Amino acid sequence: MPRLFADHKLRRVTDLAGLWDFALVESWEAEPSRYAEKMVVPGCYDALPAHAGYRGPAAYRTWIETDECRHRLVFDGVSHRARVLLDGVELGTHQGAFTRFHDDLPPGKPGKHELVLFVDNSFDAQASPLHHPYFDWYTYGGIIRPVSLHRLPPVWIDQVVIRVLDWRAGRLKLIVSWGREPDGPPDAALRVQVDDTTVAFSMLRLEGTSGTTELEVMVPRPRSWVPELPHLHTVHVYLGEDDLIERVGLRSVRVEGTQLLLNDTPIFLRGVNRHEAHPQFGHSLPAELMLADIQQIKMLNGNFVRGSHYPQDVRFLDLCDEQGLLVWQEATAWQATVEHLTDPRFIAAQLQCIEEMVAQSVNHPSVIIWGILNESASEAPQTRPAYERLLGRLRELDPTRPVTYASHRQLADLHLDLVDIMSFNVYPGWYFGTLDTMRSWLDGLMRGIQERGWDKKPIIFSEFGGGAIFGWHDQFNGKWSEPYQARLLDIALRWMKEQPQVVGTAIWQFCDCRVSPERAMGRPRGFNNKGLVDEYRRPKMAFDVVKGIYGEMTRK
Ligand code: ADA
Repeated sequence: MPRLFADHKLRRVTDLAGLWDFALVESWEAEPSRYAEKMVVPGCYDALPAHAGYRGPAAYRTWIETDECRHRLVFDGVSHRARVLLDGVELGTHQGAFTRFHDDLPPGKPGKHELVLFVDNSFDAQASPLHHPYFDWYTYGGIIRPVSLHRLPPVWIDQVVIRVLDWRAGRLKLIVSWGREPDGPPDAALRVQVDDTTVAFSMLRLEGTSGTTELEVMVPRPRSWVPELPHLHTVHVYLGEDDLIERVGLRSVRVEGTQLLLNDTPIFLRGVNRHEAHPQFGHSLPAELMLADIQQIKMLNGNFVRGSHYPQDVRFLDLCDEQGLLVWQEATAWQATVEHLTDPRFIAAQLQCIEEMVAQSVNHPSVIIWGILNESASEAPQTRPAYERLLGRLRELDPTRPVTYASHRQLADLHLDLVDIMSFNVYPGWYFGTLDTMRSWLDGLMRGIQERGWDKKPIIFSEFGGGAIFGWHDQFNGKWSEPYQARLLDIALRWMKEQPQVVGTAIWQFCDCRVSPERAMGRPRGFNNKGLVDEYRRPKMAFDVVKGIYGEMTRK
């Protein structure tokens, strides 16, 4: 899979990025008679001028060369959903835009093959339960993230999960999942190399066509991973003729009382919310722009980003690992209702999203928090089973990271006992009240939290902010002006940093982003304008104000 570092040395991987044939289609049942256009992969067809704003299916076509072995097509993200065909035969379908999936082509089919991908960004609550037209962000369509073709030997590695058991000593647990052709060899050599040293070697007996094996290894010369010095060790696993390279950061994260501890030391998260979006690239940001976003967040003296409201690209996580930026990785959701949260189809789609999100992000040291269900119906007793099920599944898949959800129900929330960190989205001074009443409203919220006995867990203010149109100043300094936004954030942050229970702040939001047409009322230009930078990443006045306060907090 195309990453920003080499992740295989032996396995032959072809990046399928490039120009594919393209056509808009009526439905994704029948292949178009002709592909009149070309489209860049990865990319969003509806962010480009020719099809800007288009909602509906499209077909992509390319050709792949195979030899005798098994081949695996790995898709890092297709939005909203995909149907994959090889030589006219369906290999699989997938819904959910921001998570990786794969389809296999069993051995014995050497030659040139036509690969067709039907992609659909239509809103269809049945087929695509994670996407809805009322969202306050624009859901673009296309093969939005890299696609690659893997040639797999008779025994191959499916995944290696790395758990840091002791970050000081460098003790790791590796959970290696493997697959095997029915007529593949009955055993294979397993070798693990950490940095330049072989730390484990054994012969693995393989029964059946898949399995997992666990082993513990020690990192020679361990160095810890902290935001200021994010050292990464390389873990290279060889199994038979296959291999996989992962990187690991030696760190721990946990909640103790009202504190969040990174490597046993309390940490304060100075952050922003980030949509992976750009007016010209849609969700398909070039890697340069990912790095530019990280640089700007660090220029703000920030150390934290909440990936709102879907799993961020693994290449972005690769960069965060290297740059020491801490991440809240979140499963796709936006204001899910009681109907959604009691609908088995919606829950199944959430579970799938959570499973795929954990699989693709679990080895990233930058990811320190899992989030679900942004601003959903957590005030309704009927939704409790959904919260229990989804948070429970997250804990099962990864017991090593705190879990949370961003609540906008505040004191009416019913499920906060289920999380490790309580996260609140609050908009005083914007949707209600004035700049002058913000502090007293926030004081009231804090009193309510104490009164409910919710003073035993840490709090993150996961959203707060106000809109500003880039460049807009006037003598009233009112809403939508840059000074108003700057003032609002100044008041909010100064209040939040004084609260002992608060361990983090995530400003809404890093950059302006397009919203869906249904939301455009109250959203000048059809954008959510609460960015510290606009959609082209040009800083507003608030940028320097936040930089100053986050700078003071660094020295706290
Ligand atoms: C919510 C939501 C964000 C955004 C924000 C706003 O809190 O979670 O996605 O819509 O409000 O700007 O109002």
